[in-house]
Amino acid sequence: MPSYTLYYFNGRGRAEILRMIFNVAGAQFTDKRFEFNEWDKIRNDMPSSSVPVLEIDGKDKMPETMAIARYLAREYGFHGKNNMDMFRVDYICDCLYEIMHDYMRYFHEKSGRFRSGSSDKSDMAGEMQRSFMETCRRVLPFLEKTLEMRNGGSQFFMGDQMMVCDMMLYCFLENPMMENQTMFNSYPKLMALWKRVAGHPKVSGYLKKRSNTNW
Ligand SMILES: N[C@@H](CCC(=O)N[C@@H](CS)C(=O)NCC(=O)O)C(=O)O
Repeated sequence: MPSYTLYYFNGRGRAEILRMIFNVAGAQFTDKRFEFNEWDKIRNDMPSSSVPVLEIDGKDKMPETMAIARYLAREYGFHGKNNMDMFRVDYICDCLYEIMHDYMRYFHEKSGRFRSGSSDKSDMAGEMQRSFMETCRRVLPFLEKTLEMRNGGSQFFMGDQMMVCDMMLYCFLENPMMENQTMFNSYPKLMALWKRVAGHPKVSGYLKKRSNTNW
């Protein structure tokens, strides 16, 4: 068993899906969190100058949220049984990441973090918020239909087993839903799945014990 250290800020953000996979799998990892004011010291130790990063056996530092999520999903059996299943899991995950990526860009811009300083747009955060909402309006109806394709959408995206894409739905929509629940009310099957994931015994156990942060 390799030893794992996950590097990310002290927030849920892009790393929460990775923490959730470890916890649902019952696997050990070191959850290395830092504050925004420590980032300048840490940035150069991260291979692509961004986080999350997964360090394996104290040696290899592997970047990119989705690459890490897929690696962990394959390790712990949350990625599907065959190539076709993995294809479906992957496109659902990628759709969800479009939302997450746009949301995180807007979220950091709004709080004034990681700005390049080169923008001459006075309402950059507003523009990013509009782009995030447009992505939601494009992606969510498609995911609502995708969910419905299996058992009418009454279980998980892949049927009776919770997979990485279901956990991703929970983690990636958590902050956006806290900010504006009404935007998601037109997707009743996705919202029911969100609650189903939260109520899964392994997930609810994790949600009870996890560190309480505001993002
Ligand atoms: N493509 C990367 C993007 C990661 C990313 O932008 N992470 C942000 C935190 S949510 C970051 O490290 N920002 C630091 C910076 O831009 O200096 C991924 O998907 O993991």
